[in-house]
Amino acid sequence: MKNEILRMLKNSKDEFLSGEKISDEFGVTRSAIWKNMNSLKELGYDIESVPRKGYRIIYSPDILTYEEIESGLNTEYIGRQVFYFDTISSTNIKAKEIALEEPEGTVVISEEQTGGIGRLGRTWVSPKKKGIWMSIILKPEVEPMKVSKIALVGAAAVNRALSDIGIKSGIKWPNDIVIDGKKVCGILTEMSCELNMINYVVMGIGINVNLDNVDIPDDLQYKATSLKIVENKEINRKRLLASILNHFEQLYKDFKDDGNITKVLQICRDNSVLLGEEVRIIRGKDLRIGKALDLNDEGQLIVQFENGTVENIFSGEVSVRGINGYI
Ligand code: BT5
Repeated sequence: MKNEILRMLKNSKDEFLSGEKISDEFGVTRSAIWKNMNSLKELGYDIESVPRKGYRIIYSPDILTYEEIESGLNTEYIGRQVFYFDTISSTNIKAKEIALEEPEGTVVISEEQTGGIGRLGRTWVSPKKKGIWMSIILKPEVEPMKVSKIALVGAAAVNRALSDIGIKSGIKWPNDIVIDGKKVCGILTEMSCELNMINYVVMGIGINVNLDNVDIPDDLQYKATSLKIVENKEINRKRLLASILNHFEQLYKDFKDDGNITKVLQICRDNSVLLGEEVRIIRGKDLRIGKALDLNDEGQLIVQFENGTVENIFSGEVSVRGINGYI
């Protein structure tokens, strides 16, 4: 009910919405309307109420609920169902819990994560209302082997959405977005599958949007940054989130149809911070040095090692670092 009333208020924009109209629409009493208005106020909405005129929204809070991003979405199914949390341990964990029952495109999002996870058991710093911490549930009907490509779809979507708001970012294969040599976004793709069938994929995307320097732990200062830090201004999280979901659906469509990621690969190549560079390929304790040559059509990194051999690197278990630091 609260969300329906909110939608009506938003539709009437600067005009007042009369209490009578609301009670006609939903068949509820004035006191029920009052209660709903109060719970919207608790969420941070500033709602003006004037006797005999009704209600109107003066201010909408900076929260990433479906109602707040809906007007910016032009997707068919990505982000059309949103599970929104003020705080949660990890959106990926929650998404995995509900993935089998919920439709493709469902998004789990939280203003804060208390146990955000990175790859290989690492942790992901996710302070409250400072970033976009979300997981998208996907159910592509492709062979499990092809799933590693999906991380690239996420990276390309984030890169394009940033470009739309005038922010140039680099893609560090396979799952990081970087600006000025530091990480602003990481992607964690997890999958549940049978021998040749995918049950679901959960794509976790973490973006440092409005973190200040004090929000970044000391040990990450050398390699992590935020959009606010590089742009020197607050970035609108709602608009960015909607734009990422829009780009994601467009790029994901081709992949879903036939595993094709031509457009995604082009974006990843054009914006790669690794291609042509010396890289360290780290797999567990094993470290090898080579040169990143290209991405192949499967989305794997082609590396020429010091002894001259050329190999296709699978994203799964490797970390890639530049020779002098993080990239
Ligand atoms: C990643 O792992 O980059 C994947 C991160 C995925 C996070 C999202 S948020 C929504 C969803 N829910 C989750 O619980 N996770 C996903 P990896 O490549 O392993 O990088 C992790 C490493 O990056 C850590 O070990 C730190 O060194 C560093 N790090 C941690 N938090 C960071 C942050 N906020 N910004 C930049 N670097 C960070």
